[in-house]
Amino acid sequence: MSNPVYYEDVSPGHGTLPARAWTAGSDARRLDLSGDWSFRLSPTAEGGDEAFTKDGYDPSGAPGWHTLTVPGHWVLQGHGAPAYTNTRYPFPVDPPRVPNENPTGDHRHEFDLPGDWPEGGEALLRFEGVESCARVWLNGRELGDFQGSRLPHEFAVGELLRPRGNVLVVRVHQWSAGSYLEDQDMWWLPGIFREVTLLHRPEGAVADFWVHAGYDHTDGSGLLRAECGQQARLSVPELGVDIVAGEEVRLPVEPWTAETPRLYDAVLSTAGESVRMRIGFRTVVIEDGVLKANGKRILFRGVNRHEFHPETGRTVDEETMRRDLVLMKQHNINAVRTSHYPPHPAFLDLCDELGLWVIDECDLETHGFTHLDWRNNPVDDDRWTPALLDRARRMVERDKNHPSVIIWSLGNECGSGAGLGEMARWIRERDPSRPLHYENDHDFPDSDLHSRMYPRQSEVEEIGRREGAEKPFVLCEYAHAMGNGPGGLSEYQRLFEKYERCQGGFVWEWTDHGLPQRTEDGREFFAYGGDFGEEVHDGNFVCDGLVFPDRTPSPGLTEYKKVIEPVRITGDGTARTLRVSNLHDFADLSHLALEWSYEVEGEALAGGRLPLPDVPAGESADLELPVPPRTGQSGEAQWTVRAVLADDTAWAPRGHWVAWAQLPAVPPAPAGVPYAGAEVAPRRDGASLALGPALFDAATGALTRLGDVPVEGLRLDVWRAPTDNDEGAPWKPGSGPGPAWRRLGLDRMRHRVDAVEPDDTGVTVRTRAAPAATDLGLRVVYRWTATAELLRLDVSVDPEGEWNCPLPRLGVRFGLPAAYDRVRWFGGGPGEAYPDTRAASLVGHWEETVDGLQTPYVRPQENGARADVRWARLTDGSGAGLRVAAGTAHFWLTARRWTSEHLDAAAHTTDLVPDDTVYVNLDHGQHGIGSASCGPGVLQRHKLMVAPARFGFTFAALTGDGEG
Ligand code: IPT
Repeated sequence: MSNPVYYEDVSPGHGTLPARAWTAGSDARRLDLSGDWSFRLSPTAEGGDEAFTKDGYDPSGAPGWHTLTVPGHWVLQGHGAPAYTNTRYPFPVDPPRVPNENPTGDHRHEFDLPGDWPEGGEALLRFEGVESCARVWLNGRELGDFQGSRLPHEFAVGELLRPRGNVLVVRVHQWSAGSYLEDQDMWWLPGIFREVTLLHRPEGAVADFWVHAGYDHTDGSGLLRAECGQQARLSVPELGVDIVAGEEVRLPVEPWTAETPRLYDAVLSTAGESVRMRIGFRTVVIEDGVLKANGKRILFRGVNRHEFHPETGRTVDEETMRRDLVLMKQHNINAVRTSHYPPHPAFLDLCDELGLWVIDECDLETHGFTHLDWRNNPVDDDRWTPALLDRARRMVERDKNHPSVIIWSLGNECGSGAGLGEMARWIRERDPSRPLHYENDHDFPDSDLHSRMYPRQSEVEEIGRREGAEKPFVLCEYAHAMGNGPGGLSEYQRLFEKYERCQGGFVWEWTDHGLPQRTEDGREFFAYGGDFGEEVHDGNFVCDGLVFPDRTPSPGLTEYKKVIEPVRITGDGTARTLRVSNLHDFADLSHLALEWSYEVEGEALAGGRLPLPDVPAGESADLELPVPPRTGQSGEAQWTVRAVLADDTAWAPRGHWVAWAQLPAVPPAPAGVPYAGAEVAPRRDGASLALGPALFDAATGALTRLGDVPVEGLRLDVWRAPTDNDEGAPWKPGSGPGPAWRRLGLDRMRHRVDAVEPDDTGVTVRTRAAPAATDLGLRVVYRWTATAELLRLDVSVDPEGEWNCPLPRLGVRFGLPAAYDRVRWFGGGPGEAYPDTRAASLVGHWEETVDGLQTPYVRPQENGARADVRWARLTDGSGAGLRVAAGTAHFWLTARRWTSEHLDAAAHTTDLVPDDTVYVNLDHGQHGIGSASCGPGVLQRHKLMVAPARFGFTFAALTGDGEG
């Protein structure tokens, strides 16, 4: 193409300066240009006239101009709308051309130099991030243009500056050639979304620098050298180091690791500038197929992190970044992949400080070409190679001084192509000290890691078992945290711990990208793809994080924390033995204290501390539990042992739970009929049958009342509102069971009553439950017995026909009046759990309102089950209500103010409107959760296969004695 217009030019841009290290700690003067800017939106790239670029232009009062906060995305400030696609380009694919409809934001900002702005020297105008293409003018003079949205770009502007009334004009196009390289699975959010700063560059300022700080684990020494390309000194006062650039010193240091993020304050000075920084000594190598830091194999307990804030999109303030990292640390997460672009540079400072391993990923993804069989993929077309190299350079040069950054990643989902090889070659040559990562080309010789996304557990095992020379294996993405889930985390973790080569992974992903919107009547919900009128979109696939958009941890995060705990506590509660295994890679356990409590029937009767011996990383200690107190109380007993922080840290206060275990001491009493032989006989009472405390409809056999509590519609229930993981991935039909469940009609089961048979000791109700249009069915027999006080239900289920899919759930459901909305239970809690997401479920006494039991997944779906329930009470404010206890086996408890059918029909949380009933599910079985919304489904052992089943419950009415 001859003379392409700049925004359709595959070249990286014009007029910008070479990439260099980030220098936040510089003592040179800088001016942050954040704030209110003038803004005008045009529907096309040439829309608005260009008079506004002129020096004397006055936008005040000119039509179309508004005030916009910079940094920020205009689509989140009332101009245009955000749009979400996963892989598809939201415009015709004709690289590098873009549509005429190319929303273009003209930004204009006037500024004065501060009174103390130094005379002389140079000045740079620096953009930390602009999506997707910018053309820049200062004081009427064009500076150039650039692409590469999440990368810094600088212009030299010294000559153009004047003390007052500088006019900076930036024209930003939503679409450019660069958009073809930026097809990450996220909202399309144009704008100047990171800071714009003016940097003074004194005579003799630091042009660029690289502080190499290695660690030699064989003798505990640090190797320090500054590379600066000019005369410079590096001083590290704490180490007594003061060296010139180019000189290398070796001296004893404490190393930096993600577990022990030891940093040393340092200053690099040239004639004109001093840059404060923090140095961490560490060396990363691949040795014998194992990735090692400071001589030791490391294990990633990672997450993929997009930049996202519900109000401001990819403009993320430092407080939010810190809060995210603190939350990660609190949840035992030790690694971040910056999916799929370099983050705001301040984020990496925080990773250095708090301690996280980082895979820094380049701003590159061409995923949409997969729909064209990868025809014209830019990474396989040399015209684009300069742009790819430019992106690699801008990342590496900016971030090279961070100890936390241990791996460079070329990008995400680009298929394969020579351009990737070029990037790899350049990076390798520039920085031989860090391994390289690229996943999407499984034959790619240039990746130092064998990386996969969403493999099954069995595949991980197979790779772990392989003999011979192999690369270290990481899962750059696994465990898709969309909606309820992910399931199956424990099984992955066991493999990572078993096979040295399997070095962990990065859950997809950290946060849901829901955008707050309001219903017409003013109720807030989180919106997702399609809620902004997009023609092409991918719905709620953008909400697949371990935290909700507002950073409330989802049950998936609690589960992940437990599964990846860096200390494993095991033992035999009866024999009072305890083993504490230190699964850290570096840290000993001196930062932890060990606490125990002894609980009978869920109530802690004694507790204390156990001395924790010094356990080096990778080793274990055997301890003895104390003699249990003589409580005189009988019943199920257990130990809860927890490793907690001994002192405050930068990310959690002392006492914070890091790891825990529960060890049974006295098993639960064998379940059985507590009143065998004492059964009462049913009595006919008009249209009702009375049995102990209960009343039944004599014709249908339906339970209608227990004591004073009206009960509605108790019967077998197999339906749950399919989770995202039940629904499966749209591009992998059959990956989740949800569609098959719907086809079969499990959401519309019909119940036929065949017989209601009172006898001397109870009532038997024989039924058949089945969906329309099939001969598959479930024979269900409800056997009711009672004493004067207690009502017992025994259910037997016998399948008929050839079932070829698992059931969503198996249990009974009934309704109670809405007032019975307080729940106490003895069982797993405090949060929800499912068969393959139950590691974090802690057995104890818990209390919640029905509302509080709900997990508000951005797209409503099955949620809120509590596992291993021994008994539960549902009461009103006075304590009146009912108590239900497990019959033969512990049960799953769910209670909500709407039915599963309503939950299933809802698209947003505000679609869920309580009615006058509390719906209670007591489940004998639940199907697992898995990760099929993008990855593998439920493991066989967590499937709820259709098979004959027997289960039961004992009910009692509670009168309002205040105990509720
Ligand atoms: C994988 C992508 O790398 C990631 O960006 C995200 O889209 C994730 O899936 C799903 O949420 S690609 C997928 C097709 C395996």
